[in-house]
Amino acid sequence: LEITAIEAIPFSIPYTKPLAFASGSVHAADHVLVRVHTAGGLVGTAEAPPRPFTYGETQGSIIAVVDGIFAGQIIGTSALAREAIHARMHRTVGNPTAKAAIDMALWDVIGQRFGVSVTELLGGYGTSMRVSHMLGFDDPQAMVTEATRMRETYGISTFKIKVGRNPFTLDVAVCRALREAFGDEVELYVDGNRGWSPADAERAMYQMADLDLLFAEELCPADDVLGRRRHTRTSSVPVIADESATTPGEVTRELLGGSADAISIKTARTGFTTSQRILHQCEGMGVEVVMGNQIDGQIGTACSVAFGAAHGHTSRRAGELSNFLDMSDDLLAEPLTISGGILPVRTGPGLGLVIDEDKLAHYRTDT
Ligand code: MUC
Ligand code: MG
Repeated sequence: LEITAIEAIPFSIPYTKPLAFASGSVHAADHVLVRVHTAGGLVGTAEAPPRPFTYGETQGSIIAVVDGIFAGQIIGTSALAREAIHARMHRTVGNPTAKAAIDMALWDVIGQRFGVSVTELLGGYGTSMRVSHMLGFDDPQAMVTEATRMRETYGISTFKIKVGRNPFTLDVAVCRALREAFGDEVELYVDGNRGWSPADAERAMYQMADLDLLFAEELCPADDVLGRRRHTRTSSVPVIADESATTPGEVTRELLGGSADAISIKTARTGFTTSQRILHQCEGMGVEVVMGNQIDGQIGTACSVAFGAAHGHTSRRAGELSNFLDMSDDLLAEPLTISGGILPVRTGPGLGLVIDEDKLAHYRTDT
């Protein structure tokens, strides 16, 4: 399983419905397709989504670090030597989505080599996940209309509502409108992307105390250390750490520091190898997890569901697996489909991903 080449291909696919949230907005999937080639002719596939507002990476930086640093450290090594490959990549700090995409492409190759799916390799718990849809900023009526469309078209009944605007009453009005429109037929939780001060987070949660929210995610910045601890202590619902907990060490700090009660696992930033470490860490500590969304395309979503369905602990909650529905197109020869609120894992060895080469030629931006 000797690795012979690594490709990092930039592409751009517009969104039909851009997503806006407190730390930024996304209008096009300007991602990087990562392919790991082996001597036997196998090709592992994954995608890296640049999120400068979260990790500092850009499309150009992902390509530069893969081509300029990681490829030289990895080519000639066996795809089975994941720990050695990680140790080498770890010499470079940061660059989480670039590292994660390489990791997931390695697992894809390994699954193909042994004729089993990545979900089976990881744990084989199930074959699908319940889906949670993220609703970006808009006015209350537009967000109710969008949630209605997601329910009627795809059967989705769990929604993560983007909050973190100022004044916070804009978001309180949205959450109230959604609860009033759907009653107890939907699950709702909120994600602030660090937009509020701890004091506003407390006030907003107080005003929404009757809305039966499942979770409150990353309402204020991790650097508001004491304020965040206070808001986590006083919150009536569990507080999820997302962008403050992107490594096992950060997960430990957030949990033991009392700044979070639950963790968002995103394969886009921790691949399968480190996501599994974080998952086991959380399970061992009795901490809930949610499969989060890095505003993934279909390739990233296929990776996320492959991991989430593989384990019981990640399958308890709906996974954030549907924002590719807001894209105008994608690269997979056979698109992912959500129905009855469920996304199945791809069957077939590895990740089961086949790229439509005509679409890749159309959307790639390096030729
Ligand atoms: C999320 O859960 O926060 C928006 C910013 C980011 O890093 O991920 C998305 C979704
Ligand atoms: Mg989040």
